[in-house]
Amino acid sequence: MAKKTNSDKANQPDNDKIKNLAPDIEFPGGQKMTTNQGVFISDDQNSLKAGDRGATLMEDFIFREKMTHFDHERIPERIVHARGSGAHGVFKVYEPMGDVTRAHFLNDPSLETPVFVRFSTVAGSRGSTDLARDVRGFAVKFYTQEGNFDLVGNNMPVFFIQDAIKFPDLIHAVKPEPDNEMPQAASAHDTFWDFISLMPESTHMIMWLMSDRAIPRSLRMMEGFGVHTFRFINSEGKASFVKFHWKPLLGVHSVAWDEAQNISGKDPDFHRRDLWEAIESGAFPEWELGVQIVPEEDEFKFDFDLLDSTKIIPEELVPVQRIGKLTLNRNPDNFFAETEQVAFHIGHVVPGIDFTNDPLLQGRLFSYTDTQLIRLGGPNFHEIPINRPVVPIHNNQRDGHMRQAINRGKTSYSPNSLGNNDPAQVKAADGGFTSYMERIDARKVRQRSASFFDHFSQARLFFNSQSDPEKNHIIDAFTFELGKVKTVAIRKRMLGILSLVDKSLASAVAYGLGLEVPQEPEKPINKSIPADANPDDYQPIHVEGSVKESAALSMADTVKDTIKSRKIAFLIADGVSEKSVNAVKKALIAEGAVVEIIAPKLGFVVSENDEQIPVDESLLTAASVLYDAVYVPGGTNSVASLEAEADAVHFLNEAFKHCKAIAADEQAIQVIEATYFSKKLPEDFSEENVLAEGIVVSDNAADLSAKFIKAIAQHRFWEREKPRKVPA
Ligand code: HDE
Repeated sequence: MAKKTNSDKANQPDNDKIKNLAPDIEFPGGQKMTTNQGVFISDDQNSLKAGDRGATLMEDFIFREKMTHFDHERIPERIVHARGSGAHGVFKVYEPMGDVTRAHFLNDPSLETPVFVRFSTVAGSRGSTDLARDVRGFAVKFYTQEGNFDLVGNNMPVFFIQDAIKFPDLIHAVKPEPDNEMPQAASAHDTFWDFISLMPESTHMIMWLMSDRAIPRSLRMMEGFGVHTFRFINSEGKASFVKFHWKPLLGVHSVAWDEAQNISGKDPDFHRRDLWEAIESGAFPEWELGVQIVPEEDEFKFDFDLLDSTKIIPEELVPVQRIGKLTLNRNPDNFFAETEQVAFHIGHVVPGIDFTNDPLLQGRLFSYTDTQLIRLGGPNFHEIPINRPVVPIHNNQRDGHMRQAINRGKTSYSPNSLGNNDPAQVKAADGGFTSYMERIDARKVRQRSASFFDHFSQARLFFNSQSDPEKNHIIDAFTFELGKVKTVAIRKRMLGILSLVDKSLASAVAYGLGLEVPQEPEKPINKSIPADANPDDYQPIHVEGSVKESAALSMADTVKDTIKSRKIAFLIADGVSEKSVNAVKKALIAEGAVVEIIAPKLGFVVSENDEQIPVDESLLTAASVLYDAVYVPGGTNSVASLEAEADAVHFLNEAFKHCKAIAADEQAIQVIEATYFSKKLPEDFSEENVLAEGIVVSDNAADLSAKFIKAIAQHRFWEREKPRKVPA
């Protein structure tokens, strides 16, 4: 029998959704070529012509079919989140959550619910770089026994705007400018900052966007957030508010901005490749699902509005309970069929999960199905294999473009007597969805609640919660982005807004822009005002938030005890000591890291004992920015070659500049001496110094490996930037 898949996924487990996809998988191995009508093709090389030098004949159905299909093989890319990477996996809850939600998949710890996850950037086109400064989408489709539940979140817990009606404006502002379609996948341009500087509600989100959260080291090392407040409903019909979090077990880590820009050139698919390779190698990415639960009666207990998506609930006020685990353990078979055609919708909920009146959430409920209609071409996109649930679908919806289901029977209406009144409705007690009966007593108005008008207290909370290096990166990011803005009035307006967040932030950015911080921000601060409204009614209010600092907001406080799946570069040349290579390699691999051998040229390196060591990358094809750390083994001839090799020295200099862990065999000290940071080496390589500075040189491989492993786990040594001499 022909193999069903096109890649060996022996180490990537099946689940109910993978089985559900199996009948649709096509694999050409051992098969004969046919037309789409199943006719064998004898010549796929030449079109049918009137004579060997004559015109192609209209009757050539084989040519026409092939060319027509090709001509139609593109669909519109997503209007936002066009650039994405997907993976299959499973979710398991730890304990039954019945006291807060009746959702079946959150109540059975023995159940593995299949999922498909798509990560994305927001602004760039489908082919844009992964390392753009941007929000990352984190969309999870749970194929539950009660139908599909989509948690369509981001890697930042807040959003730019409070009302969905402003979304087209926000996206028009951030996308490439309409006259010249520049810049691609970047917010550093006039229209974006023009809009932001007029919309103070975006200030909190802008702090996140200018932080290193916007340039993750890996999709596997970022948090996810549902952003809005949702509702959980239990089987008694009791509701609680809930915020969803994804906490990565590898910790939350980012790259440096200079590094991100370099990666964009060296490997624009960096995140996509990293996710794919981790799953192929069996290093399955994992996140814990966290929930913050607020009893319905506590709705008004906070100094912000739970319905305002520009606010977090600080973890100090409501702790995050970790309730289950997501594991991504299988790569897609086909990018288009799965990652491109997957259709998420915030309105795909199951019994036990419901919405709130967050005006951003409410608008999304319209947008997602609407966009799939144009993107996927019609109302039957739920039948596309990646989108269909693992449970059967029965209703009276019929026909439409590309309908797959063959609905049998005469009746497609309800009530009916001719078909036994089937399909039958389902009582709530038997699993039928019922909407939460929220009491509403209000006038129909186009208004924003005054409880949404504090735009700065949580922006300040975020800034105050950052470590010094993180604060510096935020200052640098604002200075970079506003520096790319050509209209000085926009820069000044933004400085006015920043001065309301933190004076030191505003003045540091102003310095870099060669401007003064305005005494008073331009009035009115909020320019997003209805025509008939009094601008005074729409101005920000100033709130002293009850939480001043929150550890969870800083990446400095993240998990730093693992080097699993970290990529370590070994720089070697002919004459290398294979002992010095192998001992450290073995120690790193034992901790789950990936080692790549980099040499002046591809092929093999011949060691000092004439052993052949295969080379993974040359100094031309590799670059320091693609690795987490670098090691230079010993071997007299090898180190002499590397010392004289400008690219090898540059590799180390760049690793230092980007604050990465660096190790060298004592014999290789001369290579380190050729770098510019040789002057900055610590006095000795005690564990304390290695953990502070991230550099270890030793003649003892075991000692070196142990310290190097601890240093890599630290991720970065941002303190190196302290005198702000290292332009990371
Ligand atoms: Fe989306 N968003 N969004 N969004 N969003 C889309 O749907 C929209 C928002 C998010 O990998 C679109 O299928 C509106 C917040 C992700 O396929 C579109 C508003 C959050 C993805 C759409 C928002 C998100 C999308 C475009 C303001 C985090 C990619 C393509 C009210 C909680 C999903 C598509 C994937 C995609 C509309 C705001 C997350 C146009 C109107 C807030 C992760 O329907």
